[in-house]
Amino acid sequence: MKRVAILISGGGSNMVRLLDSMTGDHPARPVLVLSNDPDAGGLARAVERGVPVAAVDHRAFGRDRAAFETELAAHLDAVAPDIICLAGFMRILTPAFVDRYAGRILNIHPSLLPKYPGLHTHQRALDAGDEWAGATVHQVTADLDAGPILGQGRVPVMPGDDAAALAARVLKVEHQLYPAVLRRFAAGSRDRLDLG
Ligand code: NHR
Ligand code: GAR
Repeated sequence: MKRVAILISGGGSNMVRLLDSMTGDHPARPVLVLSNDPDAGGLARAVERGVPVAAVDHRAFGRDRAAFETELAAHLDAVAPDIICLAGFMRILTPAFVDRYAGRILNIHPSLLPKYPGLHTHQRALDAGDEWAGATVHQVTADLDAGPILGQGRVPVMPGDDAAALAARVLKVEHQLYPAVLRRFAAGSRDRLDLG
């Protein structure tokens, strides 16, 4: 059985989908949900599901990302994860942290990478007049949102969409995509999955 830790910053709807997928013949099980925000709504949702949680408040470390990540790594190493899923995790990770868990960190990003790495993806897709938007699950490397792509889900941009309307449509495909990619990744596949 593969051991999965999930890093969140917010409501954790992708985290809930990942947790709820890891039952039965799934090759992985959740061992920890870890947040950089002690008030993240997702922490209570993990507790409800009986999954251990921890928080490391990045604000306590000021600009010292290395010190913040030392604490993150201590929580992670205590549960020896095989796979670390970023699910709405909002802190950029240093190369040292990424190296420590090389090849084991996944992220879901709300755009059709390589378009729109970074933040404000939905507004950028709308401003560009794109016909399609979506989400990408990729392996995390030191280069932000640029690691090997494991899967994408796409949705149409609709007339009259604002960023919130588009984000809601993209989030639905995220909830299909991320559990499907995690299951394949935990089983050893690195083949790309395309939905939509
Ligand atoms: N770290 C590395 N090294 N590589 C990646 O691919 C990463 C990563 C950390 C997070 C998620 C990513 C996304 O899917 C992710 C991928 C946060 C920011 C950001 O600018 C950018 C991209 C992502 C996550 N964070 C600001 C920071 O200073 C804080 C922004 C905020 O708190 O609102 O860390 O989009
Ligand atoms: C998701 O849309 C995810 O792709 C995005 O934040 C949302 C989190 O929702 N991630 C990022 O923007 C990472 N920078 P959730 O907390 O309900 O899963």
